[in-house]
Amino acid sequence: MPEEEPMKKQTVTAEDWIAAARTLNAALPNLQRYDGATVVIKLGGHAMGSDEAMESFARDVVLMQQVGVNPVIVHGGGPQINQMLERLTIKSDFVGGKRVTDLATVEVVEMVLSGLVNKRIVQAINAAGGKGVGLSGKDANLMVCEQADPALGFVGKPVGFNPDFLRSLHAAEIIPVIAPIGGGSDGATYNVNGDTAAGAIAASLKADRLLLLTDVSGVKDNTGEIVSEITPEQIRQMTDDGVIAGGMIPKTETALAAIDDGVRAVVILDGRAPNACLLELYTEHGAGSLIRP
Ligand code: X2W
Repeated sequence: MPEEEPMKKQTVTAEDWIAAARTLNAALPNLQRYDGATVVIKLGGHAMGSDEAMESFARDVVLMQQVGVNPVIVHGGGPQINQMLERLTIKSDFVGGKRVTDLATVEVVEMVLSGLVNKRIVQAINAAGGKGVGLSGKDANLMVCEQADPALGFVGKPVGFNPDFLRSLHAAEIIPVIAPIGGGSDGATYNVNGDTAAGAIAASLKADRLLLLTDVSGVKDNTGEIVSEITPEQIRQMTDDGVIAGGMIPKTETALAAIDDGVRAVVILDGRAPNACLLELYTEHGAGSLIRP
């Protein structure tokens, strides 16, 4: 028989607990500020890491709800869709950051997003003691779509929403977890880019915050530093100057559209960083780039 491992030494000191209490105490103004706030969190497929990271994300969301925030999670799952399409030997192309989606592809997209990815998040939230309920844009007509562009096939442009249904879930202390799939009035199933879906749903709720959790730390200036606060006007300028480029453009475009449509502020932040949401909402340090007029 292997020898029993010695008991782990207790490493948490009284000073650590005092620091933890001080942190809670210092968070009071922000706890009050976000009491009753609606916060939409976009969890991108690239930001979904290990089971431990998912567990920690779920605890953050449940904690936010415990202290009075109304969270809505809208998720992506691009890498997870890619993996499944590969297993099924279905080829897939992107045009302008959107997946060209034929009938065979949209079936896989819906199965992966509404099935695998959505339920993984719901399960993590419920394991953390929350009441997570998994939905897609089809449920209760949360996100009715039209075809975005015939060249992209079943890629949807969100046109109709049901924010009252989301509010009724919040009143029942339920945390909605939404897959970016929409039904069309033509009966078709549409694949919506996760950022687009999160921005549109946040706008329908006139959310106080939209947190775009991704795999970069935020918007970088021309010296490569993360800009902690930035206006839509500055974003337009930096895009014209080519400082904002590549994969950041769909994020900043989502942010600008959401703000135009009534979201109070958008934050682009690294979802892989531990406790990113709590750091952003409840500490003066913040995280990522805050975009607001
Ligand atoms: C995306 C939906 C998933 C997504 C796709 O098929 O990959 C379109 O491109 P991330 O993880 O947020 O990138 N839809 C139309 O957006 O996932």
